[in-house]
Amino acid sequence: MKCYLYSLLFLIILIPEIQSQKPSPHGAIPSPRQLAWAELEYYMFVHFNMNTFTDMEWGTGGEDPALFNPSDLDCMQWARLAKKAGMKGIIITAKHHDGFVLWPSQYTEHSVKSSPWKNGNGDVLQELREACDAYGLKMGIYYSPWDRNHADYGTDKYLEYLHLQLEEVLTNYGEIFEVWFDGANGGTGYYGGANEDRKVDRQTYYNWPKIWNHVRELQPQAVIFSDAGPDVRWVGNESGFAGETNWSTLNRDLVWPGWPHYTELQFGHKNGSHWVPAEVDVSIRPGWYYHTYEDSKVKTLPQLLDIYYHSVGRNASFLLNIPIDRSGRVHPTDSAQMIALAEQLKKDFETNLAAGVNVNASSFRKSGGNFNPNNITDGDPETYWATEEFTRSGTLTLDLRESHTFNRLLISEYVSLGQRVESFQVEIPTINGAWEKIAEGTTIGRKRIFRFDDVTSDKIRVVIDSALAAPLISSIEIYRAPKVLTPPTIMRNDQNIVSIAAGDKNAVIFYTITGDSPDLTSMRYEGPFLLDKKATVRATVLDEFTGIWSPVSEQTMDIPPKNWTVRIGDRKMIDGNKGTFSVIENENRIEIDLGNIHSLVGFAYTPDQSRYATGMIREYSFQVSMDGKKWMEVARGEFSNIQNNPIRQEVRFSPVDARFVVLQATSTIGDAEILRVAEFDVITP
Ligand code: FUL
Repeated sequence: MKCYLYSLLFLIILIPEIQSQKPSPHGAIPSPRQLAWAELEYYMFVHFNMNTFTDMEWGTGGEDPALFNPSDLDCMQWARLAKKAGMKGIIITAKHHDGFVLWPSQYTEHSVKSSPWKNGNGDVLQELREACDAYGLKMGIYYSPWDRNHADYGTDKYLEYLHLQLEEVLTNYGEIFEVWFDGANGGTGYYGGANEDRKVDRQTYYNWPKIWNHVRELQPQAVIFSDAGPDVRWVGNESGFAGETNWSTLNRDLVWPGWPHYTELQFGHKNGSHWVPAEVDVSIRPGWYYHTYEDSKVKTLPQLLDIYYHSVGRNASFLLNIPIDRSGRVHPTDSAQMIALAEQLKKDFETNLAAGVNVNASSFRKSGGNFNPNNITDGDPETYWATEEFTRSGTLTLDLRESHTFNRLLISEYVSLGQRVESFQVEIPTINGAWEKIAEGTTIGRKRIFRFDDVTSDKIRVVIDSALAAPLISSIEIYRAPKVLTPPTIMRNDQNIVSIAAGDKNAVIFYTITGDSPDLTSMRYEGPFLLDKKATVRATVLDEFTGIWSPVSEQTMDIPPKNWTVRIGDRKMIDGNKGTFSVIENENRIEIDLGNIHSLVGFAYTPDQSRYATGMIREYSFQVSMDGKKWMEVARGEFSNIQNNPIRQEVRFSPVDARFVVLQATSTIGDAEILRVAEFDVITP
């Protein structure tokens, strides 16, 4: 009782005191360094290094430096494009897992100085620095802690090398805005000729706090990225999305680079101990490095838009990778898509229908400053609406003055004082005076953008149902974005039947099976059809009401699978549908009888595509046979980075005649004892 009285007294004295001040911060809050970084929002990743010249995703470390030789390196072109695309900086793979470095490091021979490029006098980092300066862009460094080239990897001596290299990179190239540490660590490699498997304790080996301190000393303004931050965290996938619930806070001390529970990173941790916002890193192509065979697989505008809305629109930053080709330039298809995205975003956010409109709030804070609800439509991110200190909910009603049609809503919290909202909805009035829900969400953070079907209304309201502390909202914006059509999906099943599906209503599909670009004069898709030969199908969608076309989709189908017999596994892996998979237990391979003898030049394997997939092949052996008894190995290797980026893996080899094929898993991710194969194809000349 006495205790209760004391608390009451405490509150009576304290409440007026609290109320006369600004809202107090809640939990972990961003540092000035993190706030400045968050403003960049969208920037470019460049994967360009030894792998560009070996056509690999992960080099082994044993590559000959003589292979690095861009014919026309043009960092100015990258920067010009980045600028035009609305990106604010460029992060480059200064060193990837194979250990080759893009600057003439004095601590290794495995660098540009040992390459024929510019007779060993070149320095990619210096050229990028100049290009970034010329276009007013920030420059960032990707540095792989794992080094498959270095003889000392796994020992303290290698860590000294790592520190010395960081010093070179972080002192000789001006101001660096982000230092990007990859989580992939330890495994097989060249290691100075040892060619062995080196496991390190990912949690302790590197002494991360020491590395972070070193970076801080050399570049105090730079944010440090890794699975665990300390400033910016990986989002836990490489497919281009943050969680719908996305806290910028993280229980950082639980996490380290290579943390096995990385799928949690897409959500962050509610009430987490530190401010560590998410960055969505994704490539504009399936792989991170340039491969000619991916020229037709550059992401379409609708795909890039989805990624934008699922990153920037979900309280994260967007780091879009553009692979640089062997000449040293961005491929024209990629640059066209970068610009297409920028132009579309301009249209999507052209006119803010809520600018300057009057806002009514269920309540607002009356002391300690101006927390009037009109602050959310005044265009100033530093002013915000706040409720009284102990309120955890509220309603904001925007009077749009006249009726408008719209389909986007953008809402921001004033995150300098911490992230708070955990549940809210968006509503418009109905004719009978009630309110109808058009969107609902959990977290908001720095920016949350909703996309919904067109609605027409002269009012809109946001109802905050719950928050961790008094909600602080700095802006609400409303837009009408033009329609963009999704390209159709093309699939051939194991009976050689092709079906094409459009994602939009009122859509008519046109297609060709000759590889030509489809248009109004092409075949109109009326239903599934038989295609029992090798062919490239291209298809597009026309919205008959608006006359808008979708981008073209393309699918190359090799020899048809109808007459194949799957000897180990089942037909789900040849049904053309990535959404289904064969499960193989008690065997470490799949085996197929192709029915006839074919000349083969490669194969393609697509692992299970589920979000938390298992049964992925890490290392493989591919064997062929004429009779199903005597086998010959024609390829062996690893599917690099398959766990983080589970894309279709294409392997090429010299032509060989075969009727039977085997794809054997010599090791699996996480030592899984089953295989889950979504698709398997052979490649003929
Ligand atoms: C991954 C790496 O293993 C990939 O090769 C790529 O660099 C990507 C951005 O990070 O973890």
